[in-house]
Amino acid sequence: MKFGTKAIHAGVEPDPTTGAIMTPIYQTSTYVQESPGKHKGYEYSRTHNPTRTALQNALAALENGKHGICYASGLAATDAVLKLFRPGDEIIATNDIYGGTYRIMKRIFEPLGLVFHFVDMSDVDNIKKVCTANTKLVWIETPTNPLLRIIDIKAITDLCRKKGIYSAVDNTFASPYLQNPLDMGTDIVMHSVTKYLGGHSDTVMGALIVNDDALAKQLAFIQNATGAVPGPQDCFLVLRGIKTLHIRMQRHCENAMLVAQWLSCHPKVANVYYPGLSSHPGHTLAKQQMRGFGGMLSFELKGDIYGEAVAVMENLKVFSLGESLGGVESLCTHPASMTHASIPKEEREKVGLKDTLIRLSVGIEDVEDLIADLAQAIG
Ligand code: P1T
Repeated sequence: MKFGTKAIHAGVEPDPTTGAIMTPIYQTSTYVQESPGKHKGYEYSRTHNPTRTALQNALAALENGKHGICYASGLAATDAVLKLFRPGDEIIATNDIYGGTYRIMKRIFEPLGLVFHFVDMSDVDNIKKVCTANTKLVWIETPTNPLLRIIDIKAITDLCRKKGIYSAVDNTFASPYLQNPLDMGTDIVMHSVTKYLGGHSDTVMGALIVNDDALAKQLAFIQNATGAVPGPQDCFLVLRGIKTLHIRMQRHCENAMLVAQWLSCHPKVANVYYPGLSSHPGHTLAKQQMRGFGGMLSFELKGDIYGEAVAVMENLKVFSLGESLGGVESLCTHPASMTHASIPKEEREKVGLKDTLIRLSVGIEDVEDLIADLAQAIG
């Protein structure tokens, strides 16, 4: 089955009692049992809920995986992965990474005894250099947030397989429409479902998709035992959102490419970070491992003057200033004060994230209006 057909049909069966084509919102905490232990597969909604089951199956299908496990947020999904490990275990993570992912690693799991190494993964040798006998996981984010670097999933996954280390890919920026890490041998795919999968800026949710049965069992155990589950109404909204994922992503990609090209020709713009531009250092790799370049881009103005960057963000009218991404509407974010504020300034600057960086989540409006908005804001 091709992607668009899967996005509309996968995981969703007509409701067994009424034939309703849309999976109902099973707004229930518990399920009546005939006799102790004799039930229809559902006992308590932290453990299983039919709306969540439909969504988990749909997400697994979109990532060409066997098992989907949903959590209350993207970070709750990351938390579940990190709970697989024990004090002394070492994890290598991408250095240009969502601020909240850095924070959960450094501020929650490092004090509990996990050891983290943040490295520039554009060179696979940097991973080899910090690998020890205790390394248990390589955590890849690609394209990276917010600098849109591209990391070679296949090369790193192959290295992990050889060394018996788990690999995980945060696939939030690409969405399953553009990139399927499990097909490249990755063990765990993570999504902030909040973003492109939900697609309408109305839900916070996370998901993990895996092929390995034993790993899925462990992650479902953590889901139930620690309880960070999404509610059925949110699952319904995401089931609805993913039915248009392919159409939305096509438009996000087209619009972002045109915005990136326009920005890169603007006399006041210094750098545009978008993997679709042939000048982007990860362009060739992006063409190999992705089916399009996505809707995210970042840029800096010439002169790197903080006040000028702030003025652009204040002047935008069609782009709304705020955190998050991947919704139908265009958003503008200031990573240094918003999404990446939890990373110390020295660390941000080491990876090239300047206080003057402006990040855009290019929505699916008419691109002429988006470009006109940027034109008036940049001046
Ligand atoms: O917000 P939450 O659903 O918990 O997902 C966290 C997360 C994980 N991974 C990536 C790549 C992300 O971008 C995010 C959330 N990011 C934003 C809110 C943002 O504006 O970048």
